Amino acid sequence: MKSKSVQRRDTAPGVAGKRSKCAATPTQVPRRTQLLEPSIRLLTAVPICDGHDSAINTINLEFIRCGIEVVYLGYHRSARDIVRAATQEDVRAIGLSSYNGGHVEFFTEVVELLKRQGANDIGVFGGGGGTITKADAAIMQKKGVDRIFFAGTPLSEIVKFVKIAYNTHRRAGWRAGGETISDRRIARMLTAAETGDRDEAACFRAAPAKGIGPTTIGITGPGGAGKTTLIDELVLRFLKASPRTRLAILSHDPSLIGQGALLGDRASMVYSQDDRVFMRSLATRGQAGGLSPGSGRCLQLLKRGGFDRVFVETVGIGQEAAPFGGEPVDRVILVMSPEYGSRLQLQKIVMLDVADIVVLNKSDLSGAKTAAAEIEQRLALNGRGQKLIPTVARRHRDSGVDELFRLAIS
Ligand code: B12
Repeated sequence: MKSKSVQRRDTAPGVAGKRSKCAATPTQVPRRTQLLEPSIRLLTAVPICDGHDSAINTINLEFIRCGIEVVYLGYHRSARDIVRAATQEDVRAIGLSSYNGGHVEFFTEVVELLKRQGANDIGVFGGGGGTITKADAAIMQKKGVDRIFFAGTPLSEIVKFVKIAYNTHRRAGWRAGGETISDRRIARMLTAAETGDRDEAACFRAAPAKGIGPTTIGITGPGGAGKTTLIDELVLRFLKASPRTRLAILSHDPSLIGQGALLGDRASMVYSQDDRVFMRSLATRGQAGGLSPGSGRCLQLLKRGGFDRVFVETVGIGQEAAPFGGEPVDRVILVMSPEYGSRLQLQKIVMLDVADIVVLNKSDLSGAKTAAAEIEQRLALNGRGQKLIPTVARRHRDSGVDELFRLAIS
Protein backbone atom coordinates (compact mmCIF):
# COMPACT_ATOMS: atom_id res chain seq x y z
CA MET A 1 0.00 0.00 0.00
CA LYS A 2 1.20 3.47 -0.78
CA SER A 3 1.56 5.80 2.15
CA LYS A 4 -0.28 8.58 0.36
CA SER A 5 -3.21 6.32 -0.40
CA VAL A 6 -6.62 7.83 -0.86
CA GLN A 7 -8.26 8.19 2.54
CA ARG A 8 -11.91 7.85 1.66
CA ARG A 9 -13.02 6.90 5.15
CA ASP A 10 -11.10 9.77 6.64
CA THR A 11 -12.76 12.36 4.47
CA ALA A 12 -12.95 15.43 6.62
CA PRO A 13 -16.37 16.47 7.86
CA GLY A 14 -18.05 19.12 5.80
CA VAL A 15 -16.64 22.55 6.36
CA ALA A 16 -19.44 24.90 7.16
CA GLY A 17 -22.12 22.37 6.25
CA LYS A 18 -22.86 18.85 5.10
CA ARG A 19 -20.79 16.90 2.65
CA SER A 20 -22.26 16.57 -0.80
CA LYS A 21 -24.15 13.41 -1.76
CA CYS A 22 -21.83 12.13 -4.41
CA ALA A 23 -20.17 8.93 -3.24
CA ALA A 24 -19.43 6.91 -6.36
CA THR A 25 -19.94 3.14 -6.49
CA PRO A 26 -16.89 1.14 -7.53
CA THR A 27 -17.52 -1.02 -10.56
CA GLN A 28 -15.58 -3.93 -11.99
CA VAL A 29 -11.92 -3.80 -12.98
CA PRO A 30 -11.52 -2.97 -16.70
CA ARG A 31 -9.67 -5.08 -19.22
CA ARG A 32 -6.52 -3.42 -20.50
CA THR A 33 -7.96 -2.61 -23.92
CA GLN A 34 -11.13 -1.07 -22.54
CA LEU A 35 -11.74 2.64 -23.09
CA LEU A 36 -11.56 4.61 -19.86
CA GLU A 37 -14.10 7.28 -18.99
CA PRO A 38 -12.41 10.67 -19.05
CA SER A 39 -12.41 12.10 -15.56
CA ILE A 40 -12.50 15.73 -14.39
CA ARG A 41 -8.89 16.50 -13.52
CA LEU A 42 -7.96 19.48 -11.36
CA LEU A 43 -4.67 20.81 -10.08
CA THR A 44 -4.72 22.33 -6.61
CA ALA A 45 -2.01 24.29 -4.83
CA VAL A 46 -1.23 26.93 -2.26
CA PRO A 47 0.66 30.03 -3.50
CA ILE A 48 4.23 30.96 -2.76
CA CYS A 49 5.05 32.17 0.79
CA ASP A 50 1.89 30.52 2.09
CA GLY A 51 1.84 27.42 4.27
CA HIS A 52 -1.90 27.32 4.99
CA ASP A 53 -2.66 23.89 3.49
CA SER A 54 -5.31 22.70 5.90
CA ALA A 55 -8.24 24.08 3.84
CA ILE A 56 -7.01 22.68 0.53
CA ASN A 57 -6.37 19.27 2.11
CA THR A 58 -10.01 19.16 3.21
CA ILE A 59 -11.27 20.33 -0.18
CA ASN A 60 -9.04 17.82 -2.01
CA LEU A 61 -10.57 14.95 -0.03
CA GLU A 62 -14.07 16.11 -0.92
CA PHE A 63 -13.15 16.37 -4.60
CA ILE A 64 -11.78 12.82 -4.76
CA ARG A 65 -14.76 11.49 -2.79
CA CYS A 66 -16.91 12.96 -5.55
CA GLY A 67 -15.05 11.24 -8.40
CA ILE A 68 -12.64 14.03 -9.33
CA GLU A 69 -8.94 13.40 -9.97
CA VAL A 70 -6.84 15.93 -8.10
CA VAL A 71 -3.19 16.56 -8.86
CA TYR A 72 -1.98 18.23 -5.68
CA LEU A 73 1.13 20.35 -6.03
CA GLY A 74 1.48 21.29 -2.37
CA TYR A 75 2.06 24.62 -0.65
CA HIS A 76 4.54 27.46 -1.24
CA ARG A 77 4.37 27.06 -5.03
CA SER A 78 5.20 29.71 -7.62
CA ALA A 79 2.81 30.72 -10.40
CA ARG A 80 5.26 29.32 -12.94
CA ASP A 81 5.42 25.91 -11.20
CA ILE A 82 1.63 25.84 -10.98
CA VAL A 83 1.09 26.67 -14.65
CA ARG A 84 3.78 24.23 -15.82
CA ALA A 85 2.23 21.44 -13.78
CA ALA A 86 -1.31 22.28 -14.93
CA THR A 87 -0.37 22.20 -18.61
CA GLN A 88 1.68 19.00 -18.32
CA GLU A 89 -1.09 17.29 -16.38
CA ASP A 90 -3.71 18.55 -18.88
CA VAL A 91 -6.13 19.54 -16.11
CA ARG A 92 -9.41 21.35 -16.64
CA ALA A 93 -8.78 23.91 -13.93
CA ILE A 94 -6.46 25.14 -11.20
CA GLY A 95 -7.84 25.53 -7.68
CA LEU A 96 -5.82 27.86 -5.44
CA SER A 97 -6.12 28.29 -1.71
CA SER A 98 -4.63 31.57 -0.57
CA TYR A 99 -4.44 32.95 2.99
CA ASN A 100 -1.34 35.09 3.24
CA GLY A 101 -2.36 38.01 1.03
CA GLY A 102 -1.16 39.01 -2.44
CA HIS A 103 -4.03 36.99 -3.93
CA VAL A 104 -5.08 39.59 -6.53
CA GLU A 105 -1.56 39.66 -8.00
CA PHE A 106 -0.97 35.92 -7.66
CA PHE A 107 -4.21 34.70 -9.23
CA THR A 108 -3.79 37.29 -12.02
CA GLU A 109 -0.26 36.07 -12.70
CA VAL A 110 -1.51 32.50 -13.03
CA VAL A 111 -4.25 33.58 -15.46
CA GLU A 112 -1.76 35.63 -17.50
CA LEU A 113 0.81 32.81 -17.65
CA LEU A 114 -1.86 30.39 -18.83
CA LYS A 115 -2.82 32.83 -21.59
CA ARG A 116 0.81 33.16 -22.64
CA GLN A 117 1.12 29.38 -22.86
CA GLY A 118 -1.95 29.18 -25.08
CA ALA A 119 -3.71 27.39 -22.25
CA ASN A 120 -6.61 29.64 -21.32
CA ASP A 121 -8.96 26.72 -21.67
CA ILE A 122 -7.69 25.87 -18.17
CA GLY A 123 -9.88 27.63 -15.61
CA VAL A 124 -8.74 29.27 -12.36
CA PHE A 125 -10.79 29.31 -9.18
CA GLY A 126 -10.15 29.27 -5.45
CA GLY A 127 -10.73 30.68 -2.02
CA GLY A 128 -9.06 31.91 1.12
CA GLY A 129 -11.20 32.35 4.21
CA GLY A 130 -11.57 35.88 5.42
CA THR A 131 -8.46 37.15 3.66
CA ILE A 132 -10.02 37.50 0.20
CA THR A 133 -12.65 40.22 0.40
CA LYS A 134 -15.66 40.52 -1.91
CA ALA A 135 -14.08 43.61 -3.48
CA ASP A 136 -10.85 41.68 -4.18
CA ALA A 137 -12.85 38.81 -5.63
CA ALA A 138 -14.63 41.19 -8.03
CA ILE A 139 -11.25 42.48 -9.28
CA MET A 140 -9.94 38.90 -9.63
CA GLN A 141 -12.98 37.84 -11.61
CA LYS A 142 -12.50 40.80 -13.97
CA LYS A 143 -8.92 39.59 -14.50
CA GLY A 144 -10.16 36.16 -15.61
CA VAL A 145 -10.60 34.14 -12.41
CA ASP A 146 -13.75 32.01 -12.69
CA ARG A 147 -14.89 32.13 -9.08
CA ILE A 148 -13.77 32.81 -5.51
CA PHE A 149 -15.37 30.94 -2.60
CA PHE A 150 -15.66 32.64 0.76
CA ALA A 151 -15.61 31.39 4.33
CA GLY A 152 -18.71 29.38 5.17
CA THR A 153 -19.27 27.92 1.70
CA PRO A 154 -20.54 24.32 1.92
CA LEU A 155 -18.20 21.86 0.18
CA SER A 156 -21.16 20.58 -1.84
CA GLU A 157 -21.47 24.01 -3.47
CA ILE A 158 -17.81 23.93 -4.52
CA VAL A 159 -18.13 20.42 -5.97
CA LYS A 160 -21.32 21.39 -7.82
CA PHE A 161 -19.55 24.38 -9.35
CA VAL A 162 -16.58 22.23 -10.47
CA LYS A 163 -18.81 19.57 -12.01
CA ILE A 164 -20.70 22.17 -14.05
CA ALA A 165 -17.89 24.57 -14.94
CA TYR A 166 -15.20 21.98 -15.66
CA ASN A 167 -17.14 19.00 -16.94
CA THR A 168 -15.51 16.77 -19.48
CA HIS A 169 -16.56 19.05 -22.34
CA ARG A 170 -13.44 21.10 -22.85
CA ARG A 171 -13.90 24.83 -23.23
CA ALA A 172 -12.31 26.84 -26.06
CA GLY A 173 -9.00 28.56 -25.50
CA TRP A 174 -6.38 26.02 -26.47
CA ARG A 175 -4.17 27.21 -29.30
CA ALA A 176 -1.12 25.86 -31.06
CA GLY A 177 1.33 28.48 -29.86
CA GLY A 178 3.13 29.62 -26.73
CA GLU A 179 6.42 28.78 -25.06
CA THR A 180 5.80 25.18 -24.11
CA ILE A 181 3.58 24.14 -26.97
CA SER A 182 5.24 20.80 -27.43
CA ASP A 183 4.62 19.95 -23.76
CA ARG A 184 1.04 21.05 -24.17
CA ARG A 185 0.64 18.86 -27.22
CA ILE A 186 2.22 15.87 -25.47
CA ALA A 187 -0.06 16.52 -22.50
CA ARG A 188 -3.17 16.44 -24.71
CA MET A 189 -2.01 13.29 -26.48
CA LEU A 190 -1.33 11.65 -23.12
CA THR A 191 -4.95 12.30 -22.14
CA ALA A 192 -6.06 10.53 -25.32
CA ALA A 193 -3.54 7.74 -24.75
CA GLU A 194 -4.63 7.26 -21.14
CA THR A 195 -8.30 6.88 -21.96
CA GLY A 196 -7.66 5.04 -25.23
CA ASP A 197 -9.85 7.63 -26.96
CA ARG A 198 -10.52 6.38 -30.49
CA ASP A 199 -10.68 9.81 -32.10
CA GLU A 200 -7.48 11.11 -30.61
CA ALA A 201 -5.55 7.84 -30.62
CA ALA A 202 -4.62 8.56 -34.23
CA CYS A 203 -2.67 11.60 -33.11
CA PHE A 204 -0.79 9.39 -30.63
CA ARG A 205 0.23 7.01 -33.40
CA ALA A 206 1.23 9.95 -35.59
CA ALA A 207 3.44 11.53 -32.90
CA PRO A 208 6.85 11.83 -34.54
CA ALA A 209 9.65 10.01 -32.78
CA LYS A 210 12.37 12.55 -31.96
CA GLY A 211 15.91 11.16 -32.04
CA ILE A 212 16.70 7.74 -30.64
CA GLY A 213 14.50 6.35 -27.91
CA PRO A 214 15.15 7.26 -24.28
CA THR A 215 16.32 4.90 -21.57
CA THR A 216 13.25 3.88 -19.60
CA ILE A 217 13.60 3.19 -15.90
CA GLY A 218 10.87 1.55 -13.84
CA ILE A 219 10.87 2.30 -10.12
CA THR A 220 8.70 0.26 -7.82
CA GLY A 221 8.48 -0.90 -4.23
CA PRO A 222 6.18 -0.92 -1.22
CA GLY A 223 4.44 2.27 -0.06
CA GLY A 224 6.56 4.43 2.19
CA ALA A 225 9.92 3.12 0.93
CA GLY A 226 10.79 6.57 -0.45
CA LYS A 227 10.41 6.10 -4.21
CA THR A 228 9.25 9.65 -4.92
CA THR A 229 12.02 11.28 -2.88
CA LEU A 230 14.57 9.01 -4.53
CA ILE A 231 13.33 9.93 -8.02
CA ASP A 232 13.48 13.62 -7.12
CA GLU A 233 17.12 13.24 -6.02
CA LEU A 234 17.94 11.31 -9.23
CA VAL A 235 16.27 14.09 -11.24
CA LEU A 236 18.46 16.67 -9.49
CA ARG A 237 21.59 14.73 -10.48
CA PHE A 238 20.35 14.27 -14.03
CA LEU A 239 19.62 18.00 -14.46
CA LYS A 240 23.12 18.85 -13.21
CA ALA A 241 24.88 16.22 -15.30
CA SER A 242 23.03 16.89 -18.58
CA PRO A 243 22.47 20.62 -18.97
CA ARG A 244 20.49 20.44 -22.19
CA THR A 245 18.46 17.26 -22.22
CA ARG A 246 15.02 16.64 -20.74
CA LEU A 247 13.43 13.80 -18.86
CA ALA A 248 9.91 12.59 -18.24
CA ILE A 249 8.25 11.02 -15.22
CA LEU A 250 5.11 8.89 -15.41
CA SER A 251 3.84 8.62 -11.89
CA HIS A 252 0.96 6.53 -10.49
CA ASP A 253 -1.39 6.77 -7.53
CA PRO A 254 -4.22 4.43 -6.58
CA SER A 255 -7.88 4.83 -7.52
CA LEU A 256 -10.96 2.70 -8.11
CA ILE A 257 -13.01 2.92 -11.28
CA GLY A 258 -15.45 5.81 -11.25
CA GLN A 259 -13.86 7.29 -8.17
CA GLY A 260 -11.50 10.17 -7.75
CA ALA A 261 -7.82 10.05 -6.97
CA LEU A 262 -5.32 12.09 -5.06
CA LEU A 263 -2.35 12.33 -7.40
CA GLY A 264 0.07 13.68 -4.87
CA ASP A 265 3.59 12.80 -5.97
CA ARG A 266 4.33 16.32 -7.19
CA ALA A 267 3.77 17.67 -3.69
CA SER A 268 6.86 15.87 -2.39
CA MET A 269 9.01 16.66 -5.41
CA VAL A 270 11.12 19.80 -5.40
CA TYR A 271 13.73 19.46 -8.16
CA SER A 272 11.26 17.88 -10.58
CA GLN A 273 9.34 21.17 -10.84
CA ASP A 274 11.61 22.31 -13.65
CA ASP A 275 11.12 23.23 -17.30
CA ARG A 276 13.38 20.33 -18.27
CA VAL A 277 11.17 17.81 -16.52
CA PHE A 278 7.85 16.65 -17.96
CA MET A 279 5.75 14.92 -15.36
CA ARG A 280 2.43 13.20 -15.72
CA SER A 281 0.39 11.63 -12.91
CA LEU A 282 -1.97 8.73 -13.62
CA ALA A 283 -4.60 7.09 -11.43
CA THR A 284 -4.65 3.28 -11.52
CA ARG A 285 -8.42 3.25 -12.19
CA GLY A 286 -8.98 -0.06 -10.47
CA GLN A 287 -6.09 -1.98 -11.99
CA ALA A 288 -4.05 -3.94 -9.45
CA GLY A 289 -0.29 -4.43 -9.73
CA GLY A 290 1.12 -0.91 -9.71
CA LEU A 291 0.19 0.69 -13.05
CA SER A 292 -2.94 1.92 -14.83
CA PRO A 293 -4.74 0.42 -17.84
CA GLY A 294 -3.41 3.36 -19.89
CA SER A 295 0.22 3.25 -18.66
CA GLY A 296 1.56 1.28 -21.60
CA ARG A 297 0.04 3.66 -24.15
CA CYS A 298 1.33 6.68 -22.22
CA LEU A 299 4.82 5.18 -21.96
CA GLN A 300 4.89 4.53 -25.71
CA LEU A 301 3.97 8.16 -26.29
CA LEU A 302 6.60 9.51 -23.88
CA LYS A 303 9.21 7.36 -25.60
CA ARG A 304 8.50 9.39 -28.75
CA GLY A 305 8.49 12.75 -26.98
CA GLY A 306 12.17 13.67 -27.30
CA PHE A 307 13.12 12.89 -23.69
CA ASP A 308 16.48 11.48 -22.71
CA ARG A 309 15.21 9.38 -19.80
CA VAL A 310 11.73 8.27 -18.82
CA PHE A 311 11.05 7.27 -15.22
CA VAL A 312 7.95 5.21 -14.47
CA GLU A 313 6.98 5.19 -10.80
CA THR A 314 4.39 2.65 -9.69
CA VAL A 315 2.03 2.91 -6.76
CA GLY A 316 3.19 1.15 -3.59
CA ILE A 317 3.10 -2.54 -4.48
CA GLY A 318 2.43 -5.78 -2.62
CA GLN A 319 4.57 -8.92 -2.49
CA GLU A 320 3.05 -10.56 -5.54
CA ALA A 321 3.21 -7.60 -7.95
CA ALA A 322 5.54 -7.50 -10.96
CA PRO A 323 4.45 -4.22 -12.60
CA PHE A 324 6.77 -4.08 -15.59
CA GLY A 325 5.92 -7.45 -17.10
CA GLY A 326 3.33 -5.98 -19.47
CA GLU A 327 5.00 -2.60 -20.02
CA PRO A 328 8.70 -3.43 -20.38
CA VAL A 329 11.28 -0.86 -19.35
CA ASP A 330 15.05 -0.93 -19.84
CA ARG A 331 15.92 -1.06 -16.13
CA VAL A 332 13.86 -2.06 -13.13
CA ILE A 333 14.71 -0.66 -9.71
CA LEU A 334 13.07 -2.05 -6.58
CA VAL A 335 13.10 0.38 -3.64
CA MET A 336 12.69 -1.15 -0.20
CA SER A 337 13.12 0.05 3.36
CA PRO A 338 14.54 -2.08 6.20
CA GLU A 339 10.99 -2.50 7.53
CA TYR A 340 9.92 -5.53 5.52
CA GLY A 341 9.43 -7.79 8.54
CA SER A 342 11.24 -11.10 9.01
CA ARG A 343 13.74 -12.76 6.66
CA LEU A 344 10.95 -15.13 5.57
CA GLN A 345 9.05 -12.19 4.06
CA LEU A 346 11.90 -11.67 1.60
CA GLN A 347 11.25 -15.08 0.03
CA LYS A 348 7.77 -13.90 -0.94
CA ILE A 349 8.67 -10.65 -2.71
CA VAL A 350 8.42 -11.38 -6.43
CA MET A 351 10.21 -8.16 -7.44
CA LEU A 352 13.39 -9.40 -5.72
CA ASP A 353 13.61 -11.95 -8.54
CA VAL A 354 12.73 -9.47 -11.28
CA ALA A 355 14.57 -6.21 -10.38
CA ASP A 356 17.88 -5.29 -11.98
CA ILE A 357 18.88 -3.17 -8.99
CA VAL A 358 17.56 -3.29 -5.43
CA VAL A 359 17.77 -0.09 -3.37
CA LEU A 360 17.67 -0.35 0.41
CA ASN A 361 16.47 3.16 1.20
CA LYS A 362 16.32 4.62 4.73
CA SER A 363 19.54 2.74 5.38
CA ASP A 364 20.22 5.02 8.34
CA LEU A 365 17.41 3.31 10.28
CA SER A 366 18.26 0.79 12.96
CA GLY A 367 18.19 -2.72 11.54
CA ALA A 368 19.42 -1.57 8.12
CA LYS A 369 22.69 -3.53 8.34
CA THR A 370 20.85 -6.76 9.07
CA ALA A 371 18.38 -6.00 6.30
CA ALA A 372 21.20 -5.41 3.81
CA ALA A 373 22.81 -8.74 4.72
CA GLU A 374 19.50 -10.61 4.41
CA ILE A 375 18.66 -9.03 1.06
CA GLU A 376 22.19 -9.75 -0.26
CA GLN A 377 21.70 -13.42 0.65
CA ARG A 378 18.31 -13.49 -1.04
CA LEU A 379 19.71 -11.93 -4.22
CA ALA A 380 22.70 -14.29 -4.25
CA LEU A 381 20.26 -17.21 -4.55
CA ASN A 382 19.02 -15.73 -7.85
CA GLY A 383 22.54 -15.89 -9.31
CA ARG A 384 21.84 -12.88 -11.58
CA GLY A 385 24.43 -10.48 -10.22
CA GLN A 386 21.71 -8.06 -9.06
CA LYS A 387 23.22 -5.12 -7.21
CA LEU A 388 22.04 -3.90 -3.79
CA ILE A 389 22.56 -0.20 -3.09
CA PRO A 390 21.88 1.29 0.37
CA THR A 391 20.62 4.90 0.19
CA VAL A 392 19.23 7.67 2.36
CA ALA A 393 17.23 9.57 -0.26
CA ARG A 394 16.02 12.28 2.11
CA ARG A 395 19.63 13.28 2.81
CA HIS A 396 21.16 15.69 0.31
CA ARG A 397 24.25 14.53 -1.57
CA ASP A 398 23.79 10.97 -0.34
CA SER A 399 26.61 8.78 -1.66
CA GLY A 400 24.25 5.83 -2.16
CA VAL A 401 22.00 7.90 -4.45
CA ASP A 402 25.15 9.05 -6.29
CA GLU A 403 26.09 5.42 -6.87
CA LEU A 404 22.58 4.55 -8.05
CA PHE A 405 22.67 7.48 -10.46
CA ARG A 406 26.04 6.39 -11.89
CA LEU A 407 24.93 2.80 -12.27
CA ALA A 408 21.37 3.17 -13.54
CA ILE A 409 20.69 6.66 -14.82
CA SER A 410 23.77 8.49 -16.12
C1 B12 B 1 -5.49 27.58 10.67
C2 B12 B 1 -4.67 28.84 10.50
C3 B12 B 1 -3.29 28.74 10.63
C4 B12 B 1 -2.58 27.42 10.83
C5 B12 B 1 -2.37 26.79 9.46
C6 B12 B 1 -2.43 25.28 9.47
C7 B12 B 1 -2.36 24.78 8.07
N1 B12 B 1 -1.48 23.83 7.88
O1 B12 B 1 -3.08 25.19 7.18
C8 B12 B 1 -1.26 27.93 11.49
C9 B12 B 1 -1.45 28.03 12.96
C10 B12 B 1 -0.01 27.06 11.23
C11 B12 B 1 -1.16 29.32 10.89
C12 B12 B 1 0.01 29.98 10.72
C13 B12 B 1 0.08 31.28 10.26
N2 B12 B 1 -0.96 32.12 10.04
CO1 B12 B 1 -2.79 31.50 9.93
N3 B12 B 1 -4.62 31.17 10.05
C14 B12 B 1 -5.30 30.07 10.24
C15 B12 B 1 -6.82 30.41 10.25
C16 B12 B 1 -7.24 30.51 11.72
C17 B12 B 1 -7.77 29.44 9.56
C18 B12 B 1 -7.42 29.07 8.11
C19 B12 B 1 -8.08 27.77 7.73
O2 B12 B 1 -7.42 26.75 7.47
N4 B12 B 1 -9.44 27.72 7.73
C20 B12 B 1 -10.21 26.51 7.44
C21 B12 B 1 -10.90 26.62 6.06
C22 B12 B 1 -11.41 25.26 5.60
O3 B12 B 1 -12.00 27.49 6.20
P1 B12 B 1 -12.27 28.70 5.25
O4 B12 B 1 -11.08 29.55 5.23
O5 B12 B 1 -13.53 29.32 5.64
O6 B12 B 1 -12.42 27.96 3.82
C23 B12 B 1 -13.53 28.10 2.96
C24 B12 B 1 -13.30 29.09 1.83
O7 B12 B 1 -12.29 30.01 2.14
C25 B12 B 1 -12.97 28.30 0.64
N5 B12 B 1 -11.61 27.96 0.25
C26 B12 B 1 -10.45 28.05 0.91
N6 B12 B 1 -9.48 27.59 0.15
C27 B12 B 1 -9.99 27.18 -1.02
C28 B12 B 1 -9.41 26.61 -2.16
C29 B12 B 1 -10.22 26.23 -3.23
C30 B12 B 1 -9.61 25.60 -4.45
C31 B12 B 1 -11.62 26.49 -3.17
C32 B12 B 1 -12.47 26.10 -4.30
C33 B12 B 1 -12.18 27.06 -2.04
C34 B12 B 1 -11.37 27.40 -0.97
O8 B12 B 1 -13.66 27.10 0.86
C35 B12 B 1 -13.65 26.77 2.24
C36 B12 B 1 -14.92 26.00 2.48
O9 B12 B 1 -15.90 26.67 3.14
C37 B12 B 1 -6.83 31.79 9.55
C38 B12 B 1 -7.96 32.72 9.92
C39 B12 B 1 -9.15 32.59 9.02
N7 B12 B 1 -10.29 32.64 9.61
O10 B12 B 1 -9.05 32.44 7.80
C40 B12 B 1 -5.46 32.34 9.94
C41 B12 B 1 -4.77 33.35 9.03
C42 B12 B 1 -4.95 32.95 7.58
N8 B12 B 1 -3.37 33.21 9.41
C43 B12 B 1 -2.73 34.34 9.39
C44 B12 B 1 -1.36 34.49 9.70
C45 B12 B 1 -0.85 35.92 9.79
C46 B12 B 1 -0.53 33.41 9.94
C47 B12 B 1 0.96 33.43 10.25
C48 B12 B 1 1.77 34.39 9.41
C49 B12 B 1 1.11 33.72 11.76
C50 B12 B 1 2.53 33.90 12.22
N9 B12 B 1 2.88 35.14 12.51
O11 B12 B 1 3.30 32.94 12.28
C51 B12 B 1 1.37 31.97 10.03
C52 B12 B 1 1.82 31.75 8.58
C53 B12 B 1 1.97 30.27 8.24
C54 B12 B 1 2.51 30.06 6.84
N10 B12 B 1 3.59 29.30 6.75
O12 B12 B 1 2.01 30.56 5.89
C55 B12 B 1 -3.63 35.49 9.01
C56 B12 B 1 -3.37 35.99 7.59
C57 B12 B 1 -3.47 37.48 7.54
C58 B12 B 1 -3.37 38.09 6.18
N11 B12 B 1 -3.41 37.38 5.10
O13 B12 B 1 -3.30 39.27 6.10
C59 B12 B 1 -5.05 34.89 9.27
C60 B12 B 1 -6.16 35.46 8.38
C61 B12 B 1 -5.37 35.15 10.76
C62 B12 B 1 -5.56 36.62 11.07
N12 B12 B 1 -6.77 37.09 11.08
O14 B12 B 1 -4.61 37.30 11.31
N13 B12 B 1 -2.39 29.76 10.54
